[in-house]
Amino acid sequence: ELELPEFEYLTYRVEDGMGIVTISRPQALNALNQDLLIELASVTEVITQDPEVKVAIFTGEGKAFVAGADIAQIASLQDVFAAREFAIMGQSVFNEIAALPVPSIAAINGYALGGGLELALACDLRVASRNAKLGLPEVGLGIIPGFGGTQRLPRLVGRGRALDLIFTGRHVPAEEALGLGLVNRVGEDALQTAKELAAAILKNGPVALALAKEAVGRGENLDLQEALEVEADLFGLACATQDMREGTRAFLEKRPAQFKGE
Ligand code: CO8
Repeated sequence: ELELPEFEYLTYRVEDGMGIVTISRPQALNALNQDLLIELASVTEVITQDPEVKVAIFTGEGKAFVAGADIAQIASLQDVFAAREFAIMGQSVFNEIAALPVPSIAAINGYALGGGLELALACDLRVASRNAKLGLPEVGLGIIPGFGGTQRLPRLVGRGRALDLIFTGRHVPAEEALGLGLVNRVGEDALQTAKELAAAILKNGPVALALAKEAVGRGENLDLQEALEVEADLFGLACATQDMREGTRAFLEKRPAQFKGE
């Protein structure tokens, strides 16, 4: 039984193999202050260590997913070094989220702006409610995205589309975000849509999911030939699992597979 840390700014529950994190600082539209970032790092650690959790979902309480980093905290940054440290701290938390061994989904239930969109970009998949608005409005504050946005957004949607969003700072509606490839699905209710997506993922072999995520992630930073070698290595590992035996046998026996994640 895992000991859960006390959280002030988020709630965490496990439901049907889904670890659901709800960011909850509604008086500031869930803006990320330093304490909230520390709690996100801590809950990410809890998820990583819980073998019951097969998919992680991040969402927000109220009308926002996350309306950015806390602008009052940014305004109080005294010098170049403190600002750089704050960016590095947020980046490292989001790197931990990106490195979760299980698939992760951002359920964008409203505003995902600045650091909020950057959090969503650290997840593997993004789903949005119809009324959601996504954007990187930092230049309007005289700053730039600092929690990974200038790097993860162009990798996801391409340089031209990313610079459109970064230069204008505009709020992109969910339907447009879908067309840009910025979100994977749009539904009435973001959390419900995320749970449906998670349920479709959960039918599959857990070790295969982790290896597929690892292959895509490691390949991003390599040239094609090296990346293909990574894929072949991980394919080899997948074929050494009980899940592979079960998945292929179940197909041949015309029955659903019962994966054990080993
Ligand atoms: N930080 C702090 N407080 C916030 C934030 C925020 N990002 N967003 C909203 N709030 C607060 C408001 O100040 C307001 O507080 P109060 O009730 O005490 O006045 C409360 O939340 C409700 O907000 P609004 O009254 O503004 O609600 P509206 O529905 O009128 O507007 C918006 C909603 C459009 C989302 C609006 O709140 C808004 O524009 N928010 C700011 C969005 C933004 O610019 N985000 C980017 C922030 S910068 C960033 O994320 C940089 C990340 C990288 C940092 C790198 C380290 C240096």
